[in-house]
Amino acid sequence: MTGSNCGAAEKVKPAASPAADKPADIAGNISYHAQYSPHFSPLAFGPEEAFYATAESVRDHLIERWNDTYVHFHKTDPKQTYYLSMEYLQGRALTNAVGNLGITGAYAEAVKKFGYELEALVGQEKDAALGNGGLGRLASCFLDSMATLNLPAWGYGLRYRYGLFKQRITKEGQEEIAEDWLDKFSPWEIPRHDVVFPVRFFGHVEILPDGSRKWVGGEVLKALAYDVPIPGYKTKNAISLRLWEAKATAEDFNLFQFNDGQYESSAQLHARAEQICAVLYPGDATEEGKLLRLKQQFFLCSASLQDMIARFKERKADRVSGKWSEFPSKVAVQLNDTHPTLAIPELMRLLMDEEGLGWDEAWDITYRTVSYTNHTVLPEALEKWSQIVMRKLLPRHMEIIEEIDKRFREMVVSKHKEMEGKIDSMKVLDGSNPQKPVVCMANLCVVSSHTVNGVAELHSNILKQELFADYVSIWPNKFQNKTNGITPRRWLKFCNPELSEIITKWLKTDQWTSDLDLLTGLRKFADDEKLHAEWAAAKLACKKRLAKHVLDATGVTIDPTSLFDIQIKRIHEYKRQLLNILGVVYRYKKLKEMSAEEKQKVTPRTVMVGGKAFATYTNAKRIVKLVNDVGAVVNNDPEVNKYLKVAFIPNYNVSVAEVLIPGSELSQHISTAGMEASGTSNMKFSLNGCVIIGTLDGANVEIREEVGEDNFFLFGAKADQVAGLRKDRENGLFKPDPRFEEAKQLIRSGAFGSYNYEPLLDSLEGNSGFGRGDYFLVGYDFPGYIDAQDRVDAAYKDKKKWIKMSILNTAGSGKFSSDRTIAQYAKEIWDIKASPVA
Ligand code: B1H
Repeated sequence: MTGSNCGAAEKVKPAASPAADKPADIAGNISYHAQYSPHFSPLAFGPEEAFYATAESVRDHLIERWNDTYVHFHKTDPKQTYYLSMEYLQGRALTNAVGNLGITGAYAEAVKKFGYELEALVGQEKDAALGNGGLGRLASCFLDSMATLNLPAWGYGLRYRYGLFKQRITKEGQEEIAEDWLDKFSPWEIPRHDVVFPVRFFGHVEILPDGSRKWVGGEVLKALAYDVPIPGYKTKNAISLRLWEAKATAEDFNLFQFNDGQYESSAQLHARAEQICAVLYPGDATEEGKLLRLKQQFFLCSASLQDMIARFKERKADRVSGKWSEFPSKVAVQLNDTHPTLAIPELMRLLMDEEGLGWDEAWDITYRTVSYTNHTVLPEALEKWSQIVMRKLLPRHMEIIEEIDKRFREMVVSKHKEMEGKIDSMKVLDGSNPQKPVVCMANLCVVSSHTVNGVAELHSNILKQELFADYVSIWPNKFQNKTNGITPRRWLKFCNPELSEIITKWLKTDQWTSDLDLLTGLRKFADDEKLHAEWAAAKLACKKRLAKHVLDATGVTIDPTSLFDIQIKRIHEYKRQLLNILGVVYRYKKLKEMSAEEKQKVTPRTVMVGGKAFATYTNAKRIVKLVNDVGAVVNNDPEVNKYLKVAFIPNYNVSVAEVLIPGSELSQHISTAGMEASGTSNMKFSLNGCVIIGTLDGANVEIREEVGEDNFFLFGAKADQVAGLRKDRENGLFKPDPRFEEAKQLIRSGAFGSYNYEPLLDSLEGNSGFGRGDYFLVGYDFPGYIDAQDRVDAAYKDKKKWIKMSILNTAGSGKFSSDRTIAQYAKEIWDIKASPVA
């Protein structure tokens, strides 16, 4: 019964019993929310209304815990970490919330009283996609672990009106549509009308009679806080993801102009405020776009720091008048990449201009408070902001950055004379192009942070040996590694209940959900036939669920007994989806050449690719189109479609990942070595018993170490060979494998339609439009990749061997829990301790 016209009140008597844990009381509370949280008419109680009422009822639990945790931290005044990130990819919250709170069963029973299955209501929720990809999802996993480990820690971000765009696939390829995640409302956010801070833009710097400086004028917007409570797993603690929204005030509304019919000019500042939180990463090809991104970054930093300082003062009365030296022992600020770098000059400004501290004291506090995580070495992703734009938008901050740069240079000259010749690679301000002087944000972060970390061992070594090598001689102890991790709750327990139950049964405990190293206990059963049978059955169930998703989303029918091979991630040339699809094209060609008899021996395979391309990234969009075009031909070719299917999974996001990953058997992490800082989906796949085909890049290196090299299909150039191989190409020393030529030729022949793939294929050859022929070494790695795929096919034929590999992948995934990562950050960077609510 879905009862879309069924009044909730007629079913269950409403009862305001927040945070109830018995199904009958919960049902009463759901009914209460249906009727007294007036979002819908009392007549409607379809699945959507039921979802909202249920979520609001769950939220009561969260608010209770959030309040208790807030009061507890207020009283005990521990050192607290603040994670600053422009991105959070939270996904859906309902399953996670009831799961972490341990009330899934009670809620499932309660919603049955209204005729619903909890799983059906879960599907009503829109993903909160306030992020792009790995960096944002990492931030969300970290919040889950911070709460679970009872750490005093909060996240700060922006409340984007539209999340990451929705991807639609048309004949033309990818189309982007605004994702209206707040279409109705989000039941998980709590507006804090009492938490409001002013944020200024533009204006000028005034020198006061005492010589101090003050930033005045310009335009001032308000930052309004929305809290998203984050429950820990099996703990009473709940922390906050505090998201800022930009607002203009009534004073900024020109009533006179409005009454005069000048509607647009009467509310100009209101419109500008709306732009700030309209979308994540607005296009930055134009000057306006660049300015808007800088505004977003500053808005996050300024509001968050004012809030931290207010809380620092709130927790002890005597801090109102000083005690600033205590600040770094009470506050840690983690910069999630360079996007929130402006927190550095903003903290300096607040301490000096608002609180009256001198430079030295403010610098000492800032330096001891801030730490920075680098997530990429790709030159195009290393932010450089125009000094001209920065001076216009943030004149006081530009002064402070100039002073930081000057003092850094002076320090090098006076204390590290030997490094003077290297200053160009380290300086904060780069004026080498006088027309376009820039601020190097990563350098500003390194110079101003007490600790800098990379996100996997290989990446952290590259930082120390290449990108930040010169700094290492100045600050040998500043650089650390913190290998990324993922939360085992969302990424195994909740998304793969079938496998979770088996693991709990065989380990005789469910403690692995918060102590993931316990998974090594599965190793001793890796050859057990009973476990094999259960493991295979669980995988098949997940594959069937996945096949249904593929059918619903694409219309393509796939065979759950074929090998499920998945590559899901942002579409980027360095991630080499093109290598994957060229491999598919080659496979298709070979299938076409085979006799019926030969085909009998083939391992049937379903290749799935999913991911979004940045709207202005032309080659990435061509790759999306190519995967779709190849799929259309292969899937409709009766000679091969029993042995090969290709599906492009549209609109890849967190909740799609939760269906795809459990059903995967092989997943591709095939970036050019040295270019993927870590990767985190590789960890999710491996945890779910999926075998990886991959290069020695990012966290793949550590995954292979943990799961064992026999349980990982390795191929490709090593990171330290890449520069030499590129040089070889430039010198005409590269000889392409004939199989690579065959694959490209088949695309060129028009076998997959008449779209002009020439520019894409050109990028793989010496005559690339960018003048960097096959920069990502697809051609070099192609033969090794095809050979590795042959080994996959052979291994999959041996069912026993494959299941053992699958078990050993799960068993070796303990290291990749974000609980481990966050515990290391807490101890080795933040110096914070667990503070559980009694
Ligand atoms: C990662 C980004 C990123 N690194 C710029 N850098 C962006 C850079 O739109 N922008 O301006 C957006 C995102 N994202 C990823 O971080 C790495 O590529 C992954 O390898 C890594 O796993 C992830 C988390 O550390």
